Parts: sequence; C-alpha cells; structure tokens
Amino acid sequence: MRTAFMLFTTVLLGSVALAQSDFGVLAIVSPPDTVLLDTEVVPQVRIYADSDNDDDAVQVYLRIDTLYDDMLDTIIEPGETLTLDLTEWTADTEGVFTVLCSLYADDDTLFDNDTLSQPVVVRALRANFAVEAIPSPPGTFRFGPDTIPLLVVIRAAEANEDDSVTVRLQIDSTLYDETLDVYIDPGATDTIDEFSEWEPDSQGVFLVHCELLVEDDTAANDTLSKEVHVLPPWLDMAVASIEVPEETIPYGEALAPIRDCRRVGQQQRVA
Ligand SMILES: [Ca+2]
Ligand SMILES: [Ca+2]
Repeated sequence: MRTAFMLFTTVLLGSVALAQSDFGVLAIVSPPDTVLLDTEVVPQVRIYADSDNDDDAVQVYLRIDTLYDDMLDTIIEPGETLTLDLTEWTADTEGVFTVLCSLYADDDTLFDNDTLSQPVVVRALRANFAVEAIPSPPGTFRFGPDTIPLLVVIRAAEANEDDSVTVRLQIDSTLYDETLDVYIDPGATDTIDEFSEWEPDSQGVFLVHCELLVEDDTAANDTLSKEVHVLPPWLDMAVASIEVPEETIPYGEALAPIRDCRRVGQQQRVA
C-alpha cells in the first residue's frame, strides 16, 4: 500500500513538473560592453517562454544603475524567443555601470532565470595611434657618424583634437632610452625626427624598440621592434698624390719615391 502511494506521489509530482511554465531572460544584447560618452543606444534584451499557454503577458524591466529605468509589456507565445527594444538611452556619464534586466509573468514557476546583469563602460572617445615604421636607424650601418632615430606614427581621424601621444624609443633597453610627447593631427601620418642622436660605439646586433604610451582602442599596433646590425667603419684608403721631382735626375742616383696616401674613412693621414 505504501509503495502504491509513493508511486502515485511520484507520478503526481512528475505531472506537476511537466506542467511548469517558465519565462526567462536569455541575454542583454544592448548596451554592449563599452559605450562612447554622449552617444545614444537602444537597450535590447532577449527573452523566451516555455509554456503551454497562448498569449502570455510578460513585463520586462531594464535598469542601468540610477541612470536609466524602463519597463515594457509584451505578449509571448509558447516556445517563442523575443528580442525586445526598449526606450533609447543617452550615455551622458562616464564610468562603469550595471545593466540589470528582469521579467515577470503570472504563470512563471522558475525564478532563477528571471534576472540577468552585466557591466557597461561609458567612456569618452579616444585618440587612436599606431607606430607604422622605424626608418632609422637602418637595418645595417657602420658606426662612426651619429644616427638620428626616425619613427613613423599614424593617428586615426576622430573628433577630439587635443590629445598628444608619448613615444618611447629604446635600443637594447639600456644603450638608448628616450621619451617624447608629440602631437599629431587627427588623420595624419608623421615622421618623428625629434629624438636625440644615437652614437653606437661598438659593432653588434641591437634591438630597437618603439612603444606608444597610450591607452587607445587597439594596443596591438602600439609597439614595433627591429634589429639593427652595426658594423665597424670601412678602412678606406686612397692615393692622394704622387710627387715627381721637377729637376733632372742624374743617372745612377738613388731616389726615394714620394707618395701621399690618406685614410679617407677616418680623415687620417697615414703617410
Ligand atoms: Ca522564470
Ligand atoms: Ca593603438
């Protein structure tokens, strides 16, 4: 008898479970992770219904901290997924805020999926920079004369005019380390030639590394490196003159040749 009662209870509970209706929030589609300051976005959420009833009424609420609060009444059909647009929101305050979506339906019996939250960052438009090339020092050169490092930096076109960028150039980390603040017009490509000269005093392979010290939308293009091979200077010899005596040379007289050779690379007279 007891076994029969438990079986009846199980069947009954099972039938109750099968009859449960559920409505839930699937996603906060908008606002996205980041919204630019003073732009307007249309908040958008996705909900679903797992119910046997036609025309279930659902109230959907969306809140963005204390900045925004909206509610939407809608009708949803069994098995349906709806993407709903709410009232526009103008992101006029910088910061990190919590977007909270919740729903209510009379026949809902599962409540864990009735709310969903995610952060949104509101920030001002950034100036975007990228280091494009390191034309100097060249890949191979001979030390002797100094070389002026050159960097090509690009700035994307955008609205805010005033931002500058800090550029750091290092050669083997410690041989050369210089930082400059430069201004580049929006949309322009500039060759920065204001770094001080580099005076390599030994041969070898050196790593030239450029870094833009900036927080912009794409960090991957903020660094660039190249290897430079520094070779010793040429030992460049040249004959400068051969001096011939003008007077008659007596036959049999020994005469020391006179020549004048110069080491051109060092401008150093060797004879
Ligand atoms: Ca639910
Ligand atoms: Ca960048």
